[in-house]
Amino acid sequence: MGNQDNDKQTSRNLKDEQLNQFRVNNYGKKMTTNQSVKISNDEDSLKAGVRGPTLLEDFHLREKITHFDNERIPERVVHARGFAAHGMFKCYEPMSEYTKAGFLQESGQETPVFVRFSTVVGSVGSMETARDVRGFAVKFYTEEGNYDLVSNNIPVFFIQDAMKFPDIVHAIKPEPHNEMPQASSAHDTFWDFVANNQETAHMIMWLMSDRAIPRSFRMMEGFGVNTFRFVNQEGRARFVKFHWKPVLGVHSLVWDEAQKIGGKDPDFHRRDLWERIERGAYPEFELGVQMINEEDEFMFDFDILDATKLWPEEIVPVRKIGMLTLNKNVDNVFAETEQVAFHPGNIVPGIDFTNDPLLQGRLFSYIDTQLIRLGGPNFTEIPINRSICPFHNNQRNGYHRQRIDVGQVSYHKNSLANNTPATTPPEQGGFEHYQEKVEGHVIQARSESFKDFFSQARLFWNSMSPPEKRHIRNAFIFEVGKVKSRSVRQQVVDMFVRVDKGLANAIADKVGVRRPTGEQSNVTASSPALSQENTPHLPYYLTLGVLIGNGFDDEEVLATIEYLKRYGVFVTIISETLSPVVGRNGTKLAVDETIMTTDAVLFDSLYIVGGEVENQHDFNQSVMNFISEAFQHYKPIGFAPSGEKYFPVGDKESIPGFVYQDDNPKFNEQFLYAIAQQRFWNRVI
Ligand code: HDE
Repeated sequence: MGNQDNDKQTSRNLKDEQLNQFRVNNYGKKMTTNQSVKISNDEDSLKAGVRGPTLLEDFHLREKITHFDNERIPERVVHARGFAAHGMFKCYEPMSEYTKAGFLQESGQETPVFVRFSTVVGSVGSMETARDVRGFAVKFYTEEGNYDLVSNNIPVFFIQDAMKFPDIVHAIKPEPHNEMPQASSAHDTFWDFVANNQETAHMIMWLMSDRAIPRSFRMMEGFGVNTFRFVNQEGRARFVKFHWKPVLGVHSLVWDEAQKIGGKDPDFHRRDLWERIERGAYPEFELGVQMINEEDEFMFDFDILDATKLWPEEIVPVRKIGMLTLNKNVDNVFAETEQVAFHPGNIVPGIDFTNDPLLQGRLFSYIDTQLIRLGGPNFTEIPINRSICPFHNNQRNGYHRQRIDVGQVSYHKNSLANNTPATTPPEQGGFEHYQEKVEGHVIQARSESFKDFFSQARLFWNSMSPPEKRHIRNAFIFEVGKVKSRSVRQQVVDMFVRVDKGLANAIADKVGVRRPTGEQSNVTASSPALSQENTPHLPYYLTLGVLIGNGFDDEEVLATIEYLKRYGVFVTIISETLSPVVGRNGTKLAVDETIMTTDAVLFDSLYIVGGEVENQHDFNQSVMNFISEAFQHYKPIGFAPSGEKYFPVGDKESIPGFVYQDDNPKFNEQFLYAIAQQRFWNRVI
């Protein structure tokens, strides 16, 4: 070896190579039982006579059905509905000043990763566009062992102490007496919990915001939420918060659209991710860190160990330290996405925990839940969970043990195996816990510094643009409006007056309770980084639905489609049938979807060409429905001259986000710009 580049190449592909040993392709093979006996008949069970009783000695039938009967494992108690992909993390610059973590030491250094996105509340088959927090769990297969950054797309959490986790989850999940509602937080027990546990205030503001209905997993931020530590080679530590920043910016659905997509395509988010990766349009996220020196721990007007608080980026800047690229779909969702086991306690030298009381509880919970979900202590041997470096210790046995540990010694210390496996001193890479000095009385209580629940909830509200505020208000009116208990509705309104009086009054008026009497927080600060208005707007990999029939202007239409594709727009041709449509000059255009198989809510933008079809009336009706839906969801629409008749308006230039091709040499550029813009909130609806 010797050549450093070759070494790196090897480590980069290690996880994939490791998984390769477990990949099995059954195509073209002979069918066998699990004992490798070749099977001659896989359709008829063994019977005493063709119309006679089935015989127990049919080992193939027994094995096939027994295995099938046991195909399901318990779903995750939260984050059950998820979707994952493989990728690569590339470090931008040496971070040795701050951390000795091996995967952050060289610029250009690559580490294989596996990332699982999820909703929190819904069951494994629930719709993906529900209003909910999204999980964003990343497993780094580093050369010093696995490091899991188990994040969410919201930077704060509902509660401050792990003791309350079962309570919040019981309250937000479907109610136990009727198991309703699925995947939604719009119900009595949830809002009862909120009003009676007011540390939730900040998180609820985020949950009612557009962040809880992301456009795509590719367009969400990720946050480690808890406060961790970076520790460098000299043992110096800093508090750290982790961020993932999507290169495409943070974008969301609108609520009406999210609900409709739930019916039209409950797999909307996984399909979006899967298709982008299949087509090489790899999702990218930058890893960012906020760092606070140990001596500055008490410099802020919030407690930096409180998971209901964020560190405003304007005060503690986010430093971008690497790029995550998702570049490979899984081969098998069960084997990889379902069997992957994340744990915030999986850390490597250079990263450590803090006394954040939410984090401390998480450290216990994840292992505990894997034991029941994955059936015993050997889940680290499942291919997707194996580290890329070998492991050696004295742990033995348990369900589904894969490896065969040879030799008689399985204890430490020993002389028979020369006291091996041997421990490694910290100087040589052995993990050493950060030596924090701890003092205090054993006590069950909450720190006074954790008791301000409303300042940052107000900071978040102050930071929103007018459309974002409107969406939050409407989300409250929807969610609280679904609560049957008048008392709970009143309690919620009485709580959120502490965030904003105008907001609370608006909710009160709509949900039939009296306006609250309390006063709002006097925080006037805002944090521009929290508003999605300030996010990048790029056209790449956004979708365009082209509604088209026969007789279109070949040259003009094809030039527009080609132009948009060059900028990465994903174009779907929609017509009456799946047969190709034919232009005026005879060009044939393949059709991807019919007006029956797709819907306006599934596209970011529309290009209305129109044309002749067999059943003109129904087609025209559908095109008008598409336009009206996209119009209501603030989306850009481009009109070819032949498409204008579908939306006759007086002053056609007056609708923001409508772009017309007729006699417009700048149409392609203008339409591309509108697509990148995504929403036109100033449209009067
Ligand atoms: Fe989790 N969480 N959590 N959580 N969490 C789980 O572990 C838990 C928290 C997060 O794609 C469970 O394997 C406790 C914060 C993600 O497989 C469970 C507390 C954040 C995922 C668990 C929290 C998260 C989980 C359920 C409070 C954001 C999905 C299944 C003390 C940083 C990972 C499982 C995947 C999953 C416990 C709070 C993120 C029960 C006790 C804060 C992304 O162990």
